[in-house]
Amino acid sequence: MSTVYKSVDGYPLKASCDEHLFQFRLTAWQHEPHSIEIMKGKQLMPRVVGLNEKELETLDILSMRGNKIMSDILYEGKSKIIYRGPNNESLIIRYKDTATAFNGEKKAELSGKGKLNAAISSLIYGYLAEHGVETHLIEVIDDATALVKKAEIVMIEVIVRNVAAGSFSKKYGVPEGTALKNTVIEFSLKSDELGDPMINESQITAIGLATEEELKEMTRQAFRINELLCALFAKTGIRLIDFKLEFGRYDGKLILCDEISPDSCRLWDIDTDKKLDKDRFRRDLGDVLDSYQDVLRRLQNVR
Ligand code: AIR
Ligand code: ASP
Repeated sequence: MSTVYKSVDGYPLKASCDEHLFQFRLTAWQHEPHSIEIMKGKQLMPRVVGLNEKELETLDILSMRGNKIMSDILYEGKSKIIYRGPNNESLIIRYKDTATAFNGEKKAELSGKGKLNAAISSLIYGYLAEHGVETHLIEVIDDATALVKKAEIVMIEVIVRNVAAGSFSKKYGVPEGTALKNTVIEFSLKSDELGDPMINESQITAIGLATEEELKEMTRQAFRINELLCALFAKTGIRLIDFKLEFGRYDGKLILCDEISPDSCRLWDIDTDKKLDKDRFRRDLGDVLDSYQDVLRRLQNVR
């Protein structure tokens, strides 16, 4: 089957679809790149097969050749690449294999990390969504790629702690592993140049990073997410020590953005205290990917 459609940029596209092979091709004429192919994106396929024109427009940008996304890179971070989405309300996120720590000073390529984090994060976001937490995730495109809502990121990291570890232990002299009498919420300014310094609520409102209402709402959601995640991880035999959240403004609301993965959480085995998170990389403990794989397997078993 072959039909002519217009791409979002107005270029004529020739589309052909083989339902049985679940392969889909769009050929753009007078347009670089000349050939855009979609071979993956199992979850997109049901929509593709209908060949609805609006959906084809979407696919123009979601198109992939092999593993390469044919869309403009809007931003490349330490562990993710953000591409222009199919419309103005969405973005494409690609998880990289790069591991960084200490504000990018320590860096390594861990082949497969991107896919593991993408899988863990989408599984957790699915669970949170089922429990009423609104997240930016729209759909998984492929193993390391997701379509997300284009939210305006609040330039604050929200840190939640159940057990003393990391910078908290260092700063306040509390041994790692000490249970905290109440859940701790901290905020940091999202700034690589400044090294993500801690920032308090009056400082946040004073420089206009967020309003008082937004801070209240992020705190409320952070507590709720903590309860849900503690329960989920407990079922897998994992203790949720601490984690980092990011929020974005979308449609007049604050929604959960970025990722929740072993890169952004501290996760310890309940019985052995074995670290199953990025501290394995930060502290050269070895077995980084095996541990991430273990987290994914455990989550899959309870989901
Ligand atoms: N975190 C903070 N900035 C980036 C990340 N990933 C996460 C850490 C840890 C928690 O926030 O992975 O789970 C607290 O980090 P720290 O270093 O302040 O103890
Ligand atoms: N500061 C973050 C961490 O250590 C990320 C990074 O440094 O690249 O987790």
